[in-house]
Formats: sequence, structure tokens, C-alpha cells
Amino acid sequence: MALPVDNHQEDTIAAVATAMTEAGIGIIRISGPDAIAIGDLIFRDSRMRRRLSTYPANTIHFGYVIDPDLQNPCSAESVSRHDEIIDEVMVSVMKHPHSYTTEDTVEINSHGGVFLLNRILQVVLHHGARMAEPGEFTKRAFLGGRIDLARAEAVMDLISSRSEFARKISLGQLEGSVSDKVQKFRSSILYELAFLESALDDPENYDTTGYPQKLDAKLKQMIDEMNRMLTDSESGRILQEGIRTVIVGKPNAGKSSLLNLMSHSERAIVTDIAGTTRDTLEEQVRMGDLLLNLVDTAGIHETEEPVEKIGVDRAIKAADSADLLLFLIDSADELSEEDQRIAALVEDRVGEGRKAIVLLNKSDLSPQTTVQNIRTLFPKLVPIEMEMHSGKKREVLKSNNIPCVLFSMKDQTGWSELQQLIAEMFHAGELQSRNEVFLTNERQRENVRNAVQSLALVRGSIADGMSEEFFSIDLMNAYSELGKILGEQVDDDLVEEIFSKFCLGK
Ligand SMILES: Nc1nc2c(ncn2[C@@H]2O[C@H](COP(=O)(O)OP(=O)(O)OP(=O)(O)O)[C@@H](O)[C@H]2O)c(=O)[nH]1
Ligand SMILES: [Mg+2]
Repeated sequence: MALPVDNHQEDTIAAVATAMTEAGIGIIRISGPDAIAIGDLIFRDSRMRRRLSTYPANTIHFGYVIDPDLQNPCSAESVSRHDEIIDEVMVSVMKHPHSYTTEDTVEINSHGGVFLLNRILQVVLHHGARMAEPGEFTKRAFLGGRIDLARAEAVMDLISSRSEFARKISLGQLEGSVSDKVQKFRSSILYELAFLESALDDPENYDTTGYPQKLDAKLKQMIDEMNRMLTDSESGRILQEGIRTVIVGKPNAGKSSLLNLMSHSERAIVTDIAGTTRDTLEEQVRMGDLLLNLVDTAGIHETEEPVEKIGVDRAIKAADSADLLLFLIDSADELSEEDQRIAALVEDRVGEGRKAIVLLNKSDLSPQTTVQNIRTLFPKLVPIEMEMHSGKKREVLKSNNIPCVLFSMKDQTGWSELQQLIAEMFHAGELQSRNEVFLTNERQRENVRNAVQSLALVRGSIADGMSEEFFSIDLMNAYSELGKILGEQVDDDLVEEIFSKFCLGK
């Protein structure tokens, strides 16, 4: 049941591995059985000699990429005057199995630029390579048995990571954190399977008294661990993809001002006219190590005006999909029915397990709405002391897990409290410092959920007092579900689908 080792890819693939834009350097990667031969045809050393096929593995050389004159082929010693020099380059030569793909690989470091890179790629393709598909280099590393599927997926996650947290967990997975953990579960299961098999084959020499209870305890522990991985990975997912943070409030509460403040931009139009924002507006912002997908919405209020109505519907829809709601209340205005309505919506979402923070905004102006008035919206509001990272203590109000912060865009009152609350709510620091193993995608989570289910079935059989031979099938199912995370026995279609999401040249 080893990983698929199918190292005999027939064709040689090539692609530009760096971004197709004007840049200092660019890399064209060639991998496959003819990589060295193709490199040999199109590379000349500093004295215009054809030498690439003689270079030892893991070496890098200065020279030229040429468009060879096939009518007058040049030998290892001769110099052809008809070859056209395309660029001055460095080439590196790697040989099977010690390369990224496990195949013979030649990498050409040329100057950057779309035209130049394409020109070199054309020469490479013209001399026997085929254009690589997205992710095909990494797919070959997987098929060559160098990395398992979880690690291959981590490569893609690492490339697309957009925050420090995402980078850390992808790198952890690339280095094997998920694979090792999954292997550990699998060896424990395999041990039990082997024991059961032996005990059934040779009942005289294996005493199974008390075994089901022991197995049950082990399975319980394993299930707990897997469930914790699933919960952590949900928080991990939010942190990795960005916390969907939706700003809600009645018209003029300061929602667009908050989006601008958090994104350090003038992205949203801000005026003192109620109803300025009519559509939802999204902006990705970084806050410390966190990534927020911030959504500004139209002020929620009763209206018959058709465009506004659509805007309000969109605001409510956005609130439904939020991980975090920021509810802005205008303290310079009296509390209104709209605030009541939005407060009810916020409480509903929190009841469903979402997070919310109330910001009593415009605290720099003379207050029409005070904390006392807020109690009519959130009756259980009580003051709590919050220890700030700076060591200072600050008072924040809280009602049923909804903190309420005195805020102002003008003098940035409450800004550090807001930042700290968000970080705490999403356990950012805790998750990062625990160095936990994160399942980084839905495919892996699904496999773990299935494994948990199969193990729970074994526990059910134990509880029902069934005999040992009934345990094996479900144990085996859990074992193979976990194997799928590593890429064992997965369908070709799934492999295709996973790698097709990669970028070209990786
Ligand atoms: N003094 C003061 N004015 C603020 C504060 N926040 C926002 N404002 C002002 O309040 C007005 C409305 O701000 P917006 O950000 O446009 O409010 P909004 O909630 O997006 O409004 P709509 O898009 O109409 O729903 C603007 O004139 C802002 O300058 C604040 O903390 N203090
Ligand atoms: Mg607005």
C-alpha cells in the first residue's frame, strides 16, 4: 500500500516557472527523460561549446541559450556560427531522482520579460518538450513518490498564502505535519488490525479477554484527537482564507468610514448623507497577522426605494455569511428601531455560532446614545476588564459573548481594543503558538470525518458486545480513509482535479 511510484513519464515537459511579467530574471523549467538532451541542444557554454550533457548533477553553469541551426549541428567540441544566441543565462542540471519532480531536470535562469521567456520556451518546445499542464511538475513529484498528496497540496497553499498564519500552516504541512500525524493514526490502527488478525488465526496463543475495552479506550482517544483537529482546522480555515468581516449598522453610522480606516484607503465614499453606500463593497485587509475580508454594506433601514431595498437585502445576505459582524451604532444619534432590528439580527447570528462586536461610534461627539441606552438593545451588558497587550487594563462591556466598545473614527478611540478582540475571538495567537497540525482543505477534513465515523462504528460494535471479527472492516475503512489524505488509492480524476488548481510552472 505504498504511495504511487510511477516514475516512467514518457514525455518531457516545460514551462515558465516565474511570473510572466517584466522582471530581473525568469526561470524556464524542463523535466522528464529528455530534459538533459534538450538542454544540450539549446545551451552553449561561455566558449560556445555544446557541453550540457557532460555536466554533473546539481551544478550550475553560465552560458547562452541558442536557437540551434539544425542544418549545421554542432558537436561537443565544435562551435557553430549559425546558432542564434537568444540570451545569456545560468543553467542548473539535476538528475533523477534528486530533483523536485524526481526526474532529470534542467532549469534555465534567463533575464525576465514576457517576450524573452516565451521565446526561450518556444525553442525548448520546438526541440522535443511539451508544454506542462498546471501543477504538472508537482504532480510528477507525487507520482514519483517523493511527496504525498497532503504535501503536494501544501505547495499550492504556500504559493497562494496571503498571511503569516497561512504561510506557517502551509509550510508545516509541506514539512509533513499533517502527513506525520495521519501516519501515526494509521500505524495505531494497523497495529490493532494485526492483533485482531493474529488473535482470530491463532486463538490459543492470543488472549482477548479485556481487549475490546482496551481498544475502546484507544479509539476514544483517537476520535477525540481527530475531532480536535477538525475544530482547529475550522478556525484555521477562517484564518487562512481571511475572516469574513461584515460591517452593519443603520445609515450614517460610520460603516464606510470604518472600511476606509481599516484598509488605510479611501476605498468607500463617505458623506454625511444617510444612504451613501448602496451596494456591498469588499476589501481584503491585513490586521497584524490576521487577514480580514472586509465587507461594507448599505445602511439597514425600512425603505420602499427599489435600489435602496436591494442594497438592504444584500446587506442582510452579507451578514448571513459573516464569520464576524461589526455592528456600528451612531452614538451622536438616538437609538432607533433600525438599531433594534439590527441588534436582533446580530444576536441571531451569534446564536448560530458567529462572532460579533458592537462599536458605539462617534464617541468624540456629544452623546445621544450612551451605554445605558445600549442596555435596551443588549440587556445583559456588563463591564469586563480587558488586559491589553501593552499591559494596560481597559474596560469593555459584554453581553452574551458580544463585546461592546466605545469607538471613534476621528480620534481612533477603541481601535486597539477592536484589534485585540478580533485576534482573541479567533484564537489567533493560541492557534499559532500551539503549533498544531492543521488540515488545510475540505478534502482532508472529509477524510478525517469519515475515519472518525468508522472508528465510532467500531466503538458501537464494542458497546453492543459483538465479537472481535466485526471490528476489522470498520478499522480497515478508517485506515484507508486516512490513507486518502496522503494520496493512497485516490481516483485519477481527483488527482487531476487537485493538480489542475495549481499555477503553471509549479
Ligand atoms: N465625528 C465623527 N464623525 C464620524 C465618525 N465616523 C463617521 N463619521 C461621519 O459620519 C458620516 C457618515 O459616515 P459613513 O462612513 O459614510 O457612514 P455609513 O454608515 O457608511 O453611511 P451609509 O453608507 O449612508 O449607510 C460621515 O460624515 C463621517 O465623516 C466618528 O467616529 N466621529
Ligand atoms: Mg457607507
